[in-house]
Amino acid sequence: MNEDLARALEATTLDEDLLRHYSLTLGRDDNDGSHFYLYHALALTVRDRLVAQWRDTRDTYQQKECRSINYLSLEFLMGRTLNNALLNLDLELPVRKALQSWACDLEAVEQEELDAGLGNGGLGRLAACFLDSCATLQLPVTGYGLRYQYGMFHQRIENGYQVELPDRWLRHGNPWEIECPEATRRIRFFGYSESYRDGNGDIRQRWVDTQDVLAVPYDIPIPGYRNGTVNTLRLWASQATDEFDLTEFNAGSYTDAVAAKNQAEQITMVLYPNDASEQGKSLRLRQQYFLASASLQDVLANWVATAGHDFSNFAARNGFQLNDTHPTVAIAELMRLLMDEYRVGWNEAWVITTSTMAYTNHTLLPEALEKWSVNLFGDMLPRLLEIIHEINARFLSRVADKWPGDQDRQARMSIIEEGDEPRIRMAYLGIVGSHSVNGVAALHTRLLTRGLFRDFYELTPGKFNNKTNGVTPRRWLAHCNPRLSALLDETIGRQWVTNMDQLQGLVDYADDAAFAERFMDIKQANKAALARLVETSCGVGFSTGMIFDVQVKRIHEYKRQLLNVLHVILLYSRLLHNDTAGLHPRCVLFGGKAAPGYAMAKLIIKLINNVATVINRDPRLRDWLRVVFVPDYSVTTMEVICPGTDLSEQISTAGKEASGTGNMKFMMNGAVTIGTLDGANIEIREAVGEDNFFLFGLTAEEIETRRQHYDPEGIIAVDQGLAQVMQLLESGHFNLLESGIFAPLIAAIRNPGDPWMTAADFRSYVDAQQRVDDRFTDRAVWARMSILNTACSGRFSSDRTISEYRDDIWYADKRRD
Ligand code: 26V
Repeated sequence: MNEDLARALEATTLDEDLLRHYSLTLGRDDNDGSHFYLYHALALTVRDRLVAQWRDTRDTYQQKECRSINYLSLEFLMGRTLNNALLNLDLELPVRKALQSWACDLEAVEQEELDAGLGNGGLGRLAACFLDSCATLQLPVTGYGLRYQYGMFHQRIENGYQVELPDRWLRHGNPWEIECPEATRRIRFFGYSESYRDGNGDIRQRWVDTQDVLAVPYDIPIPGYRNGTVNTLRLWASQATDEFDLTEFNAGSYTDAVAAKNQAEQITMVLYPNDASEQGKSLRLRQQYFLASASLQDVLANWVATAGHDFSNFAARNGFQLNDTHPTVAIAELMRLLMDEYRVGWNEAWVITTSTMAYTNHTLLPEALEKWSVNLFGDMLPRLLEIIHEINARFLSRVADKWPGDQDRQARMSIIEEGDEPRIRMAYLGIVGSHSVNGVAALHTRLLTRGLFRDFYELTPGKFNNKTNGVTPRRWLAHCNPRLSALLDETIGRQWVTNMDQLQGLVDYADDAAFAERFMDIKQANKAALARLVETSCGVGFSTGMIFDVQVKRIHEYKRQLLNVLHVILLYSRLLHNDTAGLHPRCVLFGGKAAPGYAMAKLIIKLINNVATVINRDPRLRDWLRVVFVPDYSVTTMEVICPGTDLSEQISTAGKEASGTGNMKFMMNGAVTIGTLDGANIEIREAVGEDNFFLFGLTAEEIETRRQHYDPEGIIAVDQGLAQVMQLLESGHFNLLESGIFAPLIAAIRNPGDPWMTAADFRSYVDAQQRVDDRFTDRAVWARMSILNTACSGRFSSDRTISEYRDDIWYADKRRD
């Protein structure tokens, strides 16, 4: 770090900078009390301190000649930046001091920042956690994404229903980004591909008569934890070229010609708010290609600037990680750029492509596996379709070599799915064009290699590997739970922030009564903070002596919020009958967004709200049961929710949740999990021990065998509790003036073809909930479980995950020739 920077980081200059930005950069009168401008000035002050380190980091990576990795993702769910920057730069205390003269506290200023909600859920938040870990581990990793004008929609609840509101998060500007117009790239669409003879007389292909759009990059600094490293998140914004359609222009339609430019600028207008299916929307394909092409052109331009057209070392110095199938068109685009723009031959281009690309799968759900219509794809990206056909032809001949005469297998493995409307299977393109394919939890990877990708696994087993997800302990413990962090610092030292295995040291304190007392006091204080959030957002009082039972995540049938509601209804019914034996009072909290077009998910939200209304307004239940649906669940609300949770609900149908990452945030903060043997739950249970995890439900294997003869009616008939719950639901008790609205949910539970098999796990779930009550009643017993959950959460740090990507897939931070 240079001396100027060291000086700049001192609190005295921080004070001056804050005033300077407030009054000169932003042109405000001193201290007119605006928290908003104060936030903005503070952000610029902090950014100043990042910029010098940013430049140093770039220089260091260049000198080291290490392998740079580019993380390509359509989503980065960053949340707020200020708090994270203050933590990682160790600026919190000086900033608090500086703010004293403004008679304003840091928390109030931080509230002014809008979340960067550029993601749907787990996949986007994982990308954000990964960036934090890469910077903390000082790895040369750049995030490449899209600068959506509208992020994830805001959710309001009206009459129990979800209402979507636009998230214009850039409305007041974004002080964290720096526009880099000099690195603008040109992206082509439509037109056609033709052969021509080049100057050497060689026949080559070119893509002509295209409609072009510009990609303008905006860079956001990603600071590591107190290590002087600042990495980059580069987000592309689409912009029209200034070229006019001359015919239209000359025909006097100047305004029409200008208006047509709108189309181009729409590419990065809005994030698609679905995390399950959005098949075939052409704007979505445009986004994917726009990201892939702009990012690859960027990396190649940087390469050519230093190495010229010699690509022999390119793969040793560059890698790409594809976050799900969304950016996998990059495989074909890299081939095109190398061959058509840089005159590399097919074979060399293919070696470069397959040795730089790596693909991560994040879901087994068939409806989320992307397939693009060959027709639509070919119209929009004609040259890329040619390349994909060629990749497929060469690949299928390898398949034929390995399994001569096995036509079925060739059809199964073809990148092109044949049929009335042939489609490109993007996951298969991802596998064929990469040297690494990974799942995100042990079970998920096993299911991929035994099921969905079995044929590919048999052909190239070495490509497949597991990388169990993780979350960053900086945001998800150090920042969001300062009370617990201070206790950890005092008990085991501060090393845990970058070495989460140290948390194991807490195991020694699990039976220490004085420690347990302090641990539980902290949980109590965090529950009080969560209760305040619930009071302001829902107008419902949560009492901190009750169990805080929480399920927050996207609303989806496979995640089975419905199963949770059925349990709530059972509790309600028992309370109406004064059957309180063995019950402990509970506050049940739900949160999460439903995709705007997903009717069943939206109906589940309505059911939760109706059930909550009936329960909360019954004074007899006041001390026993409270239920809320917290609107507009986001990264920032999770920062309040996870520290104040006792019980973490991870209740998906086994085999359906690839990993889950909320489960890890809760565990770190001392919540105990009630969960199925699904995704990373399995590894969480292994880490914490079976006594400290409430297990229930069928295994993934059992689910598949049971499916054959699944009989929910039979289950309901012999289960009095479930029969009682169904009776309440079907009597219209929760929808007195809204006759029949829950019929689709009721039908789903009773359907022998119910893919999520909710009724199958009901009894086992209820029994597990009873064990929760039993354990919670004994404060010392619960304290022990809670402490052990924090103590054993070390492996779910994204630092561990990223170290594995580095060692097994990326070979980053080492020289590699
Ligand atoms: C699919 C689509 C379809 C087109 C429209 C936009 C869109 C956006 C996302 C997706 C795929 C969602 C897959 C996903 O989010 N998987 C989650 O990934 C987490 C991180 O690995 C993991 O913890 C969750 O279990 C998994 O559901």
